Amino acid sequence: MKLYQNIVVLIVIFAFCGDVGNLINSVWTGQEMRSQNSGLLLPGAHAIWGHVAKLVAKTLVRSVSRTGKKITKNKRPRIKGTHEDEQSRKQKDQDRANENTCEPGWLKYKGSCYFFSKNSNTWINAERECRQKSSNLVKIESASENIWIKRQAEVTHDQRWIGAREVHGQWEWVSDLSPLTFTSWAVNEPNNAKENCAHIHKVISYNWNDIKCSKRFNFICEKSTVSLKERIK
Ligand SMILES: [Ca+2]
Ligand SMILES: [Ca+2]
Repeated sequence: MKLYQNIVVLIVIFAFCGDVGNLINSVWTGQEMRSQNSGLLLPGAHAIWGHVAKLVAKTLVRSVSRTGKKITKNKRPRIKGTHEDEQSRKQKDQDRANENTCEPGWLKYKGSCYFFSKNSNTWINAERECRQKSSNLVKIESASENIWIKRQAEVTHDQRWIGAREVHGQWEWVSDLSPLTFTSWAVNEPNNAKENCAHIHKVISYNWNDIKCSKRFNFICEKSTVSLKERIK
């Protein structure tokens, strides 16, 4: 039986036996009943009912007190923002896992990772080294990529191989054999049918020049970025 039903039953009992007012007062204040009133139907029985009422009053006070504690416990306010913070933290972890990254030693620019070699090699062996690193000699496809490459080259070596080569009179990128669309040849370059590989050179402001493939230069490899999740696999 629920608490309020208990209270109603007790009130009915005490209505007959008296002490309703004192019962309420006792429940409310937690003090013992002081009444000397007799019950309505059992006049003179107040001595017995007084003890019973005292006991019931104490029990009710304890019960109400416990219920109050429960309510307080259940209604404890949630710390604002905790759930949102947790969601936000999970989202950040997810974003970090999906974020495209480059391995240590590689530089990231837009969707690519670039490796600026510290050693020199012939063009074909430079490409071979790039392939060993799951990449190819750089394919420069836009003015912005070209500018970024120039800036990196300026702080390292004066000359570097890039991925363009001439095959049967046609220039192509070694990574996908596609023809050159964007170019940044230096003035009057490419100028020699016997120079079939392209490099960038400080004296021509890091623009492109065709030169013999057997020369040895440092080089630039390029590959797509991968998500951290993919790298961990
Ligand atoms: Ca590129
Ligand atoms: Ca040339």
